[in-house]
Formats: sequence, structure tokens, C-alpha cells
Amino acid sequence: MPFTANRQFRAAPRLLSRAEGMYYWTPEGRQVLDGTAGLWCVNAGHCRPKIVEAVRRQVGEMDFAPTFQMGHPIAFEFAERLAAIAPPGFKHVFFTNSGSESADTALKIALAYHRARGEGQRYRLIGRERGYHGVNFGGMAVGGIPSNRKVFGPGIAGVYHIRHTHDPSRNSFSKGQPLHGGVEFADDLERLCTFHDPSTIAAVIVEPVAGSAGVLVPPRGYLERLREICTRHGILLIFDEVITGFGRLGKPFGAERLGVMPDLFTTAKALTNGTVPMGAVFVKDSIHDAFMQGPAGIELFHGYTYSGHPVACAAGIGMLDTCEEEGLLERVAGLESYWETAAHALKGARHVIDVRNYGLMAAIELEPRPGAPAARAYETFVKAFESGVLIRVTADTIALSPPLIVEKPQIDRLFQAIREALTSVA
Ligand code: PXG
Repeated sequence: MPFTANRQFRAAPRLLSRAEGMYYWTPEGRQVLDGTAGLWCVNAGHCRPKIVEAVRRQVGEMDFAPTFQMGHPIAFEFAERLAAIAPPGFKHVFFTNSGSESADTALKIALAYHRARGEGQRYRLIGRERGYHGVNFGGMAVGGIPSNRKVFGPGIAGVYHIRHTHDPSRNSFSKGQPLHGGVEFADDLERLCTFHDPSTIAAVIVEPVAGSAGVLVPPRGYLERLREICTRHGILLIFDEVITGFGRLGKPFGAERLGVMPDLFTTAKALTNGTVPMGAVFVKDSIHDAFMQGPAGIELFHGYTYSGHPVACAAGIGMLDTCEEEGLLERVAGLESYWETAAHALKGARHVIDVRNYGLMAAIELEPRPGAPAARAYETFVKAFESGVLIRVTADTIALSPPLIVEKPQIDRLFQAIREALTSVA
């Protein structure tokens, strides 16, 4: 099983067999409130009729068609719908099947872009400590998750990391963007530029808000400074919006909420509301256009059998229809202050050493049990699940990201369940 304690699971399995709206049901019929949008992906809530219907229709109409030297209308329709909600100047997308593939695709586009412009010496890639860009070799290499690097090695050559932005000594219990350290942390990129010569660096990739590492919100001024350094040195800035995309931060994409534009950004997860696996890499028009200059032939030597899969495109269009009808991509803006207050009410609760929030994301960090890191959070997760609430834990941090359709009483229930679970774990 993926990222699972297999033996613990086998001894006490937790199963989900049905879902609708804000809820899952177990095979025994127990209702479970979804505090995690599945795995940060079911932004519109479960089994939404427009999506279900679109998938049903498409799978009966055309199950699969090749996209190498061929096309099908629904893939172009979906791409155009996406371009319409993307920030200005991002009219092109490349379809993948996951966030991991989106990360590797974006890195490859960055390398190929520089080469197409006669700057093939730009081969270095820069990620960030505690960054997560999936599990394939490229994304893993630029990612900054120590357990990945310990077990699987450095991945690919020419990859370096700037420091992460988490600084509890100055920023614990920050509401929204932390105040301290933004420019200082971003200037770590300048150090790498000096060391390696910026003309050898192709791209920098970061999550606008780091998700998997425990909801690390960028301090004020941080992303602006990264943008400035990249622009000055001709380095492409890639945002990994696999989690922050599709309304999680109160705008269609995190870049818009945070007010800093990347050159490329990756998406997956909520692109199809998690219904069918799919990812998409958005590129600035000037990047697309750079590939269209050379001799006729295949411009980007890259693609997946299932790039632009018709059933995934149908799910994606159903997702966009649902979001547009219900204003979901902006809904969080009106919910965020309630969410923030509810999360920060856990300050002072047993074991809690930090609370962080941004958009409809929150992290509650627990003091690790001496000698047993991660055990306290894992037990909290199990208790919460038994009480009918699904949360997600990584190390000793609880991460919350409910579907964007969540209502205030459900927010209350979510935090209440966590509070109760915390009083009962040692
Ligand atoms: N980038 C980011 C920012 C992600 O969060 C990926 C890439 C990889 O996506 P795929 O679709 O290849 O898994 C992710 C995935 C968690 C959790 O609970 C987070 C992810 C996946 C599973 C669990 O933190 N993020």
C-alpha cells in the first residue's frame, strides 16, 4: 500500500466504500466527515452529479483515443476551459496523469525551453528543503523530503536546494502569512546563484504553500523575492500548485492569491476533483512560443499514453462546470476567517505547539512524544477516525484541507473532534 504502515493496517484496517458531498461511509455504514478532501483533491466534494454524469457519458462515447500525432475535441475543449480560468498569459497546458508527472514534465519543459533558445548550458535545477513534488525521479530529486533522499538517493545530478521557510522561533501561531524572515530565506537562492553561476541554472521549483511537509505558509515578501532573483538571472520559476490550485486558497490558483506569478505551474488532484487521475502543466505563452520557432517536427519530445485522456477531460470539464455554478474557486475567500479562528482556537489545547493556516488549509503541530516521534499524531488520527472525522497526519503535524463546500458547523465538528482526540492520547 502507498505510504502506509502495512502491518499496522493489516492488523486494524480502515476502509471507505462510499462517498457523497462532505462525507465518506465505511463498509459498515459509519459516516465519516472528510477533513482532507480525500488527499487534498476532492475540492468540490464527493460524487458531484455533473462530474459523475460527464464521466458516464464520455466513457460510453469514446473510452480512449491516442494523442500522439492525433487529437480529440474534448482535450482541446478542456485545455481552453483551463486557459480561461488561468492567470493572464497562460494559454497553454500540457496534460499528464498525476502531480508527480506534472513535476517531471515542468522540469523537462524548463530544460528544453532553455535549449530551444540556445541556452542549453542551463541544466541545474533548484528545489527547496521540505518541498514535495511527488515520487518520480525528477520531482523526488528537487523535493526536500529527507526520507526520500535517505532511501532512494539524490535522484538526478545537478540539483540543489534552498533552505525551507519554517521558523517556529519567530513565526509560531501565525495567522496567514508569517511576518518574519521572508526576504532572508529567499536570499538563499542568491547564494546558490553565486556559487554555481546563475547562467547554469534552468529553474527553481517551489510549492507556493508547502502542503505535505505540514502546511508551511511563505512568510511575507518571500515569493516576491524569489521572483525577483529568478527574473534577474533568467531562471524560470515553477510553482507546484498540485495542492494550492483550484480554489484551495480562495482564487483559482495560489499564484493569484499570493500575488506572485511563476513562469510555469503544475497541477493535478482537484483538476478532475480526484475523480479520474490527471495533471496539467500550465506554461506562459512566451515559453510555448519558444518551442514553435525551429524546424517543423515534434517540438517537445515528451508525453504519456494517457496525456489528455478523454474520460479525465470529461471529469475535468464536469469539475469546472460545478465550480463555476457554485462559485467554488472563490468560495474560500468568504470562509477563511471563520476557518482561521476555528483552527487557532486550538492554541493552548493539549500537545499543541503550533497552528498555521492559509486559505482552506491548516496545520496543527503536536509536540512529539519523547522517544516516539509521529506516534502521538498517528494515534490522534486513529481516534478522530473512530469518532467519525478523517484527518491527515505527517510526522507530528495534523494537516487539514476539507472540500471547499464545507459549511461552518462541519468546520466546528472537525476541530472539536481533534480537540477531543488530543485529550485522550497520551
Ligand atoms: N506536488 C505536490 C505539491 C503534491 O502535494 C505531488 C506533487 C504528487 O502528486 P501525485 O498525484 O503524483 O501523488 C503532490 C502530492 C499528504 C499527501 O497527505 C500529499 C500528496 C500526496 C499524498 C499525500 O501530504 N501530494
